[in-house]
Amino acid sequence: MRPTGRRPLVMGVVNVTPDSFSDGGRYLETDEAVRHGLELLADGADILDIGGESTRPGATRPLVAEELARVVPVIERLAAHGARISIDTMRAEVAEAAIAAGAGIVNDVSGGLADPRILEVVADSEVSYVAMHWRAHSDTMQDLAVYEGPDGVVGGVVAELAGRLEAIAAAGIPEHRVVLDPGLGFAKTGEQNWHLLHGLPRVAALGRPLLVGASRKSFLGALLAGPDGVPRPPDQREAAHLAVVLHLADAGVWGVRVHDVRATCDALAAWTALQHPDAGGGSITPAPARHDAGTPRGTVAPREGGGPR
Ligand code: PMM
Repeated sequence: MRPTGRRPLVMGVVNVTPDSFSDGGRYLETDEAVRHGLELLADGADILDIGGESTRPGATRPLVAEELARVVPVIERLAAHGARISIDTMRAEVAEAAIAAGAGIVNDVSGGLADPRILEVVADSEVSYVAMHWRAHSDTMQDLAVYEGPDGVVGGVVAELAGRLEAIAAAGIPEHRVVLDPGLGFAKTGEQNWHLLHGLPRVAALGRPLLVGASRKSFLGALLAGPDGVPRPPDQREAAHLAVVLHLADAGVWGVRVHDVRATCDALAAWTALQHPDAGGGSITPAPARHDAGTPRGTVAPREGGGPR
């Protein structure tokens, strides 16, 4: 990894899943997700990551038609506002519809393993592709948090992501459109997540920019558990999460996937001011020029061989 002193892009999470809404009803659900997305943009998000399938441990998968009905109208409306959109899906059909609706990034938590046709869809488009480290769907993934060898989880994740890079290249997706993600919490124990965060330079040595999602994850809840062992609830993990974000910024990652966009941007503003003290702190808020204006629909394809921008 070549830390550049540039701050990571902030990807704000817009989950369009029933457990995110108190009331059912498609119209309300769409409206509420759009409102939330606009709020994240106002808070400083560079990218909105829209997902219609919960990947929490034990979650059941929605039907394809259901996933499409959740995400497509939200993407259309947020894209109409000029937002840079990422679709969080493992399904080729959903990726295809999302691209048509205005998504510029396909964020596939399975790295092409759940539905290999997704790689063809991305290859046939001009969008960027996030390939996350993944072993199985949410119902069984935690049984697979076993990594052999002296390298443990870091070596296992690096080897398996290298395999995904081969499949991605074989499908015809140019390297410069690919971002990797170590997949914190997906077939990993809490301790393994910390090892991965520590070993991030080895993941970066695969030569692609990195996206990392630590926000509200259970390894932070376990870290902050009280004397009774009860994990800290998700909405009270933000301070620990920000410490991780600053570690990721130091490591030179391309992007961070977060729920609390405003707090993340605040922490990264202070981090950026520390990189360039001569620039006078607040006056050096990163400019939108960090996006690759040359790519269609505001995709954020990193430069050839490049790091975060
Ligand atoms: N984590 C979740 C969902 N999508 N995508 C990427 N690229 N990386 C992640 O770590 C990731 C993801 C699960 O988190 P949530 O349930 O809080 O959205």
